Amino acid sequence: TWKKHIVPEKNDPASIESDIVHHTITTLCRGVYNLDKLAMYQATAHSVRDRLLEDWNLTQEALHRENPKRCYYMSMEFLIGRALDNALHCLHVKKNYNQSVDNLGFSLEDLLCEEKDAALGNGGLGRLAACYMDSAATQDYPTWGYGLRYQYGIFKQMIKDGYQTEMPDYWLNFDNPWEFPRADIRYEVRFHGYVATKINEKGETRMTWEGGDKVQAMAYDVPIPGFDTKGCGNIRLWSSKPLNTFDFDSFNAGDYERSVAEQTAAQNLTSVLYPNDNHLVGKELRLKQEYFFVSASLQDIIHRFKRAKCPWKDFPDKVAVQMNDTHPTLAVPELQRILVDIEGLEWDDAWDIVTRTFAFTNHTVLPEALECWSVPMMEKILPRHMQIIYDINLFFLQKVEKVFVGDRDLLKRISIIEEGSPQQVRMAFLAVVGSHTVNGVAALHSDLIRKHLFNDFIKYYGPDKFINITNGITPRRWLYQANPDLRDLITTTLGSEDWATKLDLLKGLKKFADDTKFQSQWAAVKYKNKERLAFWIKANMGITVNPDALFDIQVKRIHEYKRQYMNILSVIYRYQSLKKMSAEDISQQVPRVVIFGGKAAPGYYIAKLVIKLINSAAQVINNDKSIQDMLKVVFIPDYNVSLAEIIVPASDISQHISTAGTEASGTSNMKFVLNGGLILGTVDGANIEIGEQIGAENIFMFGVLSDEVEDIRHNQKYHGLFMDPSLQVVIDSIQAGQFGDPSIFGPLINTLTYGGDYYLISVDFKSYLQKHTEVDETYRDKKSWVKKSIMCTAGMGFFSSDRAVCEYADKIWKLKPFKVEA
Ligand code: 26M
Repeated sequence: TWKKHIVPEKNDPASIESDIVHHTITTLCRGVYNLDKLAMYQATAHSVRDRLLEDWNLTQEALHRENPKRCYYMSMEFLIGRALDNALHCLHVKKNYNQSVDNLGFSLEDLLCEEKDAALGNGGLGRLAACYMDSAATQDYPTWGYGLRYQYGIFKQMIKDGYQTEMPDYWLNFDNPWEFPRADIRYEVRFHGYVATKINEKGETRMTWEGGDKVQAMAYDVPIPGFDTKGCGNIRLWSSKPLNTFDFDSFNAGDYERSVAEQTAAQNLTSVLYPNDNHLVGKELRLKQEYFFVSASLQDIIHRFKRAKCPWKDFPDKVAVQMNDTHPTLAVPELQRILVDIEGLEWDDAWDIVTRTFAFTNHTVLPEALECWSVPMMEKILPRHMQIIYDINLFFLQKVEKVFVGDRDLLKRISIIEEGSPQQVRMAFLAVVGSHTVNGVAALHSDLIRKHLFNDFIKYYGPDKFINITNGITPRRWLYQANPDLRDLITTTLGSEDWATKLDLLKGLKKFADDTKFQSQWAAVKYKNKERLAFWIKANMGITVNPDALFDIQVKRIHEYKRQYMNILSVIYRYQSLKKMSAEDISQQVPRVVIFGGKAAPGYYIAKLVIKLINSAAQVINNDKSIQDMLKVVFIPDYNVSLAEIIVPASDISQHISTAGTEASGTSNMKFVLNGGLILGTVDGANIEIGEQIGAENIFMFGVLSDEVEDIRHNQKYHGLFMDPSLQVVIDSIQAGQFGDPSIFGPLINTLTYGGDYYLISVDFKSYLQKHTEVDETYRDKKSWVKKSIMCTAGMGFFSSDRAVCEYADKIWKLKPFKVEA
């Protein structure tokens, strides 16, 4: 009842207005005379946050009281984006806020843009974690996220002279209303040191990890509002702080500066997100981040578990931990260490608890992305964990050897330790051995990891341990919030907003797919969204694009396997075709705007050259009057979550064209189709299941199949490369200098020739060009195109992250919703 005094209860515009003014005066200590947009955003955000707090507290108190089983989603990345708009929708107060902010002389939509993205992730994996937190909160699952509070998120991309340059993303520059520092929740984390033996209270000999350096982890809580529920979720992020102790030895020795420097180093542990997507860099600081994250999270989980005074054997009935890829895998040896060394359990009892607690999601098959850590580095930083990993491996191999007597090749292949100099710890194998369930993220991907990466493990464990849970996306952010006009049209047509939490209801749109009036409403919404994007491009880049043109979009991290290179090569081919036509013929073409966006890892030389080639081609093509604006190329700088919210609703076609078998799932494919965009894609990842759900006639698919790739690569290696003649012409034109100094692009062109064309651009090029022609022809028939667009949205129910999270809860976490009553 005491909360009644502080929690705003009224959501009418006048009350909201006075709450905002109240925060302006108290929280910000500012008067109306110097209120700028940023300050107004902050005051507004604080007033919205007040309205979330009650739900957050109610939820956490109820969880504390009833103590149901909980799930912890451990992820090194949460790519959340902005919070204000999302919170307004979840609380159903956006309309009134619009009015209040208007009354105060500002525009709410303007204020929303003042917020910096929380960009604590690279791409698909981090954004997936954010979608899953949204769905868990919305469906009242008692699920918490654990992650790191990086001071610098993914870098800001700027394009200079066509090249990517990077700038630090210091997103915490101003106060962040969406986090709560928990100064009272701190744990110590150790690095280095040595292993000793001790005798415990029961008189048993145990190992203990001593000495070394300690840093402190402090908690920051980020509330995750659920849509249409009192429940409110949480992501707990750890920030490293220096331990508040002083190294008097150094001080006395007159080494005060070194002592301070060490404290600074401790703080820097969580400074920066590693900007590599699908690529491992074996840096010591990254390994330290991973352990820091795991250690703090497990201490927190165990602290909470102990409050209920349950016996240890019940731990897996109270706690499920999902590891988002291998990045948190050190949690496996860490929990084993805590149980055996500190809590005094027997090895086997501890191991049983560990393996009933953890589950692991694999997100990639790319060999260069599989985490391996050198044994010497691990021994230095985590000496006790290295011993435990050796023991885990030993006991595991002993069991395998009992079943497959004398199969030394198998033992070598399946070992957690890879031989070589230095030896390496295969984190994916450690994660498999330490988990009860392993899942892939789309049907094809799960098949592939069963067939290849984890095939030996299936021989030993049997097939049931390895399951598929196809990814999903939250329809709240990716349709309800990002596409208000489509949201309103769908709601009016279906008669309620229920689809936002029961996405299968979208299938109700199918019966309107042939309705002429509905079709024209649908087309008008798409047109408006294209205008919105065209406006953004004009305002921010000075390029004019025509919303009547076909908008063809590829936005995602720049990576060779995603083949943005193939896309720009086909754009150059189209340009050359136009150049060969008469003016009359040109005027008959379907106009196209080809839009690219995405960041390359700062050290990824070839990916950065692809960006340069796109911009060089854009320069030439956009300034060539002779093609009558039939082709425009745009590289949108600094692609991020909030830009995606503008870009995604505006596509006619989006491209998802990875070499078959390389893109585990893809999730932006789902976002585009949900918003009525058609896909041009390969038979890869979730594209396949999207095609199954929406119907083969509504998706443009091309290219070789994943089970052909290996043979083709083998053939090319031994019988010479295949070079598609159309592709050759394109390459020739680049080499002839049509797009600037050709020497720049030498290394890029080499990947197709001497480099062996590993991603099969040449092999797929012909069928890719053919599909482009089919896209053009289909687009000419506006009516049939709109129908396809409607059928796309209508068929996307399956790809809601609500469905995906339910599958995790049922099949892996054994978790039930925990409803908080108002
Ligand atoms: C690892 C070690 C050191 C530094 C960085 C990493 C690392 C970071 C991110 C490795 C991989 C990372 O992300 C992989 C990823 O994003 N995978 C994508 O996951 C999506 C969600 O399941 C899928 O849809 C995509 O297909 C898949 O590429």
